[in-house]
Amino acid sequence: MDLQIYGFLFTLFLTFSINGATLQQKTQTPSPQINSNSVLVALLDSHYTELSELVEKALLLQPLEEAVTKHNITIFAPRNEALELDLDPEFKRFLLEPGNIKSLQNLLLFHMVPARVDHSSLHHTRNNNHTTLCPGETERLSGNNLNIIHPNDIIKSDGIIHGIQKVLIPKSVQQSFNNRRNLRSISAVLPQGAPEIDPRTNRLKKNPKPVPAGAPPVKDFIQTLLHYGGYNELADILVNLTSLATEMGRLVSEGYVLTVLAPNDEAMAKLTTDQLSEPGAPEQIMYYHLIPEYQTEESMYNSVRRFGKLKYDTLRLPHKVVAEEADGSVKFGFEEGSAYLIDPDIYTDGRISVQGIDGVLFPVEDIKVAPKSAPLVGGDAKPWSKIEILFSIVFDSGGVMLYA
Ligand SMILES: *[C@@H]1O[C@H](CO)[C@@H](O)[C@H](O)[C@H]1NC(C)=O
Ligand SMILES: *[C@@H]1O[C@H](CO)[C@@H](O)[C@H](O)[C@H]1NC(C)=O
Ligand SMILES: CC(=O)N[C@H]1CO[C@H](CO)[C@@H](O)[C@@H]1O
Repeated sequence: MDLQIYGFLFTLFLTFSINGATLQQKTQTPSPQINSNSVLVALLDSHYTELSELVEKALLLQPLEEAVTKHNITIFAPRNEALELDLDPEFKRFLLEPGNIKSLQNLLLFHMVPARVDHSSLHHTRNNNHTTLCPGETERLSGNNLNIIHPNDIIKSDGIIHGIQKVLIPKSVQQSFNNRRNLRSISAVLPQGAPEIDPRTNRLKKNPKPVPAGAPPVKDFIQTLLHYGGYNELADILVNLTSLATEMGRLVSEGYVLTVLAPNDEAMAKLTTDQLSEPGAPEQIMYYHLIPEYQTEESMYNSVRRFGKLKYDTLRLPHKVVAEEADGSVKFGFEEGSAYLIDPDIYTDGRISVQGIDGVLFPVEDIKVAPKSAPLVGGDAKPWSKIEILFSIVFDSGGVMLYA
């Protein structure tokens, strides 16, 4: 072999080991000894490929492996077409978003019963219904609501798989999906107030009207922001943009959840008059910092570690905000328009979560048209980056909702 080939192989090896290491880090989890004759192994080998894939995507294999060491499980496995074609595409997209992994897990666990349920016992006993593995779900499964098409399809010593016609959707998951959809349609028609700029200070004119700062949680988190220090500008904007605070309060009191990416005072001070003077601009900026999900620093950090880059919906439709792991923290946005999560969990009450960031974020479309924006692709790409990209595509494509 000549030198060139060695060089190429070395590069390949280097790239492979780097990415291999990343991969290992991502999936490294101590796993209990699993019997090759287990119903779980059988599921992964079975013709229920859609279900198997989702179980893996939902990170359920490990907990299920632990479960079958303690008790049998019965899996009601929807046929592939039910998961592939019959599901509402919007619902399926919802399930596959990284932020909704709990919903995906709950949906899958709703198809599993922590006991050995033979087909005959399922049908011959009256009132024989079964609690599922889906946490918090009171609805039980019984022979009547299951629509079994392949009874006792796979029988193993630690469990049974029955093929079913349709996907079973637990109420809690349907509810989460409905909430999300409603939130989208509400936020699509939010009224746009026209803010005023004070010509002397070039800052937003303070609204003289007394503020019914929305429902208590919104008031609480604004107060927490003020107490925390370093977030006065944002708190002022929220207080003074009454329609926004009221809207947030209303949404939260109706059961929606929100994550506020809160730019600190230094970041807010960098906003120019131009950026604020367009009618509705402050609202637009704020809506881009509101994520219609409840995320804590931990949940976001875990997601970016697992998925690399991902996108969160914002209330500024249809724009999403990109997040990725950087320097042991979560970084939002692109290049110079990016911001780090610097003050985690400033406020978290289960409905509203406030995460402090060190920059004001703009949708990438806005950055592109901004006069002094740097090119989005830096010139410091490493020589093997193409191969690296190729490998990361290969390794990461098992993930959900790849950054695109
Ligand atoms: C599963 O069910 C079989 C058959 O009833 C039983 O022999 C076995 O002990 C059960 N496994 C566990 C882990 O309970
Ligand atoms: C399930 O069975 C229990 C008793 O075994 C009964 O009280 C309950 O009503 C049943 N639920 C359904 C939905 O059939
Ligand atoms: C109506 C209202 O609460 N306006 C507030 C706007 O922000 C200033 C702080 O700069 C507050 O003092 C005002 O009370």
